[in-house]
Amino acid sequence: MTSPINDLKNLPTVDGKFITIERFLLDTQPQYARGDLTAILYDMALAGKIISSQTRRAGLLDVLGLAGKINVQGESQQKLDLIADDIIVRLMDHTGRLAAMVTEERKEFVRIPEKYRKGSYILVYDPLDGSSNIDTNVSIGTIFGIYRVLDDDTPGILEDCLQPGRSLVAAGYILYGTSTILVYSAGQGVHSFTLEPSLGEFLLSQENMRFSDEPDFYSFNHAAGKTWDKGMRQYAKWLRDEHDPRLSYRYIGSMVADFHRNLTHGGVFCYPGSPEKPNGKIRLLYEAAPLAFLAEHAGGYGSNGEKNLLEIVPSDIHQRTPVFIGNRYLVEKAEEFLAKYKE
Ligand code: P6P
Repeated sequence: MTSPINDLKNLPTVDGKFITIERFLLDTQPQYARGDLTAILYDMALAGKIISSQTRRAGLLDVLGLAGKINVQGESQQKLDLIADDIIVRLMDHTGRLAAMVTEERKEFVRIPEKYRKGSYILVYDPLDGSSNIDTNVSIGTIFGIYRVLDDDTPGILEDCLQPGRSLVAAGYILYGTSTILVYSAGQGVHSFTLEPSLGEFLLSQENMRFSDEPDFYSFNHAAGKTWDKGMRQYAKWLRDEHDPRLSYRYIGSMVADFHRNLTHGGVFCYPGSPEKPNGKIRLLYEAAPLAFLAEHAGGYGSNGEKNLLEIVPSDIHQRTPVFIGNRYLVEKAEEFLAKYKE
């Protein structure tokens, strides 16, 4: 029988202190935040706990595999995609904090039902990124971004959902891996919290995460190399043959997991466009922009290969973009190669 003290020693602490995400949010959110933003972040943490419990038991709950539906992207929807999406909508649509939501799984933006009060924030999210990996037990994740409405007199219109990443007030992800980790920023640093299942609490595990100045990894799908233009091919060659020999290649096929590893150890994740698909695969609004927001607040940078992802104003809630994200110098090198060999 281990003593409670021993168990406590195994809990994530910072300077020996156990700090729950609630405590951290209350202590660090700017006083002018009326509490709604803090509450939305807390609501996302709750969604993460629920989704985590579903993904942990996916194999047992017959929620693996395809839902037999095709999403707006023309991709097969996994049962867990739809479960995760439903969890978030049902947690969020009645709180009076949001004016609308955008989710990868629904063609139109989600309006707040008339019977509920509208709030001043917009939530954009991918409920389960990397879900094609669910049946192989690879880490997957929820990505989210939070905006304020443009005008409190007309909350929840489409224009509120088509803001550039530069206008994000907060962003984050929840990674369902060997442990469940929530990473977020509200513009004052990037912080990570680890879910302690025995307590059901997210405990602060790292404050002010920064990309290492000596990055360890580069990530892209080598098998797609035959579709790349010359600039990307030359960049890939530079990473492999000419740049720092310490750089290792890692690509999981689940962007949140690749991003988190690169944030933790330094690195760059690339999903470039190609002549056939110039905008690549990753969605701007609820995947690339939130991660670019986090990257920038961790001392890194996110680009579409030409310019900062945060400067791109979406014209469609589901539009795609090429993505180069991670250590600033590695991303800027990609921009350099793409410009040099621009066809
Ligand atoms: P590919 C998952 O479907 C996803 O959107 C990202 O999480 C991941 O990085 C990418 O697609 C993998 O795509 O074409 O390399 O299999």
